[in-house]
Amino acid sequence: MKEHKRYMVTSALPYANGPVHIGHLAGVYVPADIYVRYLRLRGREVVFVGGSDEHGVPITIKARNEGVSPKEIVDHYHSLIKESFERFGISFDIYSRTTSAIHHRTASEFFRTLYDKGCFVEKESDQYYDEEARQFLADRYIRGTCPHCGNEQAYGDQCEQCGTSLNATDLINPRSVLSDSVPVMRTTKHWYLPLENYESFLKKWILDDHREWKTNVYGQCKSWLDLGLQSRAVTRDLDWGIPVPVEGAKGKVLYVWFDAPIGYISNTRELLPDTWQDYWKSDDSCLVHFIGKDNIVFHCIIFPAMLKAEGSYILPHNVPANEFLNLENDKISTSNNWAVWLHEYLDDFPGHEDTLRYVLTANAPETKDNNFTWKDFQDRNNNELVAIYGNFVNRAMILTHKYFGGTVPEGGEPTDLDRSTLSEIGAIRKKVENAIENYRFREALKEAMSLARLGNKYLADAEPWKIIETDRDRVCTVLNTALQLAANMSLLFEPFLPFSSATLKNMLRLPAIAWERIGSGDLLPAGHQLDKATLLFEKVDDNAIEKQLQRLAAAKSAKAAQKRQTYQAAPAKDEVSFDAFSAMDIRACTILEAEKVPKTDKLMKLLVDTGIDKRTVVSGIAQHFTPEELLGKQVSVLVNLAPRPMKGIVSQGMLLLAEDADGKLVFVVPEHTVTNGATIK
Ligand code: B3M
Ligand code: ZN
Repeated sequence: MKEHKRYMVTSALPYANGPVHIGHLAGVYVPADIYVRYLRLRGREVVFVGGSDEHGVPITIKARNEGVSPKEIVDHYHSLIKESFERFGISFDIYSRTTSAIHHRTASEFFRTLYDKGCFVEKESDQYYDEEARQFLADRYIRGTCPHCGNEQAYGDQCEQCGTSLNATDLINPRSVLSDSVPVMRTTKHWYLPLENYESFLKKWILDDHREWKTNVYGQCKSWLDLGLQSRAVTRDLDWGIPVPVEGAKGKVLYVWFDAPIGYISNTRELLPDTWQDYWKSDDSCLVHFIGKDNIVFHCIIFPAMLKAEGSYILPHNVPANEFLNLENDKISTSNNWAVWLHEYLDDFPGHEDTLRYVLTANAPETKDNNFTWKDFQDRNNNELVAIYGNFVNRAMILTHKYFGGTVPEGGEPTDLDRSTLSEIGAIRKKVENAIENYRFREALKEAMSLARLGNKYLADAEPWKIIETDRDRVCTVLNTALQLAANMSLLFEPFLPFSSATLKNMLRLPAIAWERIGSGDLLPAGHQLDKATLLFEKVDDNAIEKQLQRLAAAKSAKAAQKRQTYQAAPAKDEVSFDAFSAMDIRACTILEAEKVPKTDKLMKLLVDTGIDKRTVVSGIAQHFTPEELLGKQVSVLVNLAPRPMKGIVSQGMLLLAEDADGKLVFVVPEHTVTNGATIK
């Protein structure tokens, strides 16, 4: 790693309109925290900045729905989020907010600088306006009928029933959410950042000079750049945000994505009023943004273009964005309450902060989306943290107390086992360093964990409890070595598991020791008195897991019930003749074989017995059923559908299914099993 004089590490500013969940922690905050804790341990100068993103339309909508002011919303969630991060040991140097006075000033000045330099283009466009409420309407403030599925409650930016993203002008019968009146078109003026002017600079800077960026990040940037960039409006007609600091811009604010990244700068400025520029404007500083994949374009393309336009700032050195974390195989969703909320976890699992940090790092969605399950959480806690790391430390402590009254025994002549065990520590440290410096935190944790495995194996091989009566000198050496291993672990695990590291250090009464000494076999002097043994990790029992699974099941059924209530049947289709209907040959068939089509999410390849023949049918049901669930099942198949190639496989027929209000697919089957080939008419 090229050494930089100082590090400016940022983590995405979560919107203050809801609590944070495990997806946030896994994708952004835990990796960022591991990275900065590591840098600090290496003695680097580092500032770690976080904060709440408190502007934007969704916050105003939430406030309206709850009958409170946007300020009340952001005050509430800002404190909740800040506290959750603190309780998880996310070691921000500052966690501030974009409603702060200093941020308003910083963002405003930033805009004004670009404005004065002539970086913006002013453009007029037509937008929906509510004449009763006397304001322009953001897309989310308009509802109407979806042109695709007929849902009458579609939003101006998206239909939640069919998932299509929309423009407000696509809606049939648009109405204002504010007054329910019919909005009219009005001309409005906005300032645009002409990103196309930065395209060649961005292409060189990212595609040529930053080939080392993670492939998911580099790839996304490349697709954006290949498509060609367009100008983007950086102002909005809205009454919540930072006023546009220009004459004649009344009722307009900075677009939330313009001001939010500047929040990193404002928060550094708030923390270091005199020296913040060293971090942001000096070439020997290293700027790293930790974000989730949905924020890549803003951090790799738009914000750098803004910084470049301003001219006095450095650009990010790296943007190690993560993919998404799923929960029990489903997308985490705030509106479906399909999430593990951090504040609830902290209350349900007191003292288990490190367990979640551990599981989320071990399963981090670093290169692809990943999945969190409660079962895996329990297994990793009980079988890895408790059974390996915790167990090793506990045995070393207990035996030392039992045989030597809790003082570190003097080591004698080391054997090959002792020597080779101790010599591994330094090698492991190097691997951990290399992985962290390359933003591979899963791998780093795995390496750290190999030290705990090594310790466990060492005790199992040396078996001091068997020789205490016959060879006390040997036991002295073994326990000395084991305690040195434990001391090394307390340092090596600190970036990942700060709580248990602190507990372990206290148990060992270990003074502050430099990271670079990891690998030494003399961190604890002979005769040093240890504190009493306590458990580093506690088991998680089945009840606790069952409770979490029940909560998720309840969220799922609540959502399904809500969907059923608001379900709107699809509009009726055109009438067909009896002949047209009877031309369809539908048969009862049995599924003989089923396998997922490789490299697709949805497709399942089936072999069905139609009574006429055995044939292949490809069906888009792979996200709903496992192959095992399908085997031997009787289903209805349209057998005279013209064969269609799908992903290189010819599908000869179509399975009949009903789609429930919540999107769940259900087979249409004869009430009792019938002979294969029986016609359905
Ligand atoms: N608040 C979006 C998000 O939470 C946004 C990040 C801002 S980072 C400057 O996904
Ligand atoms: Zn729709």
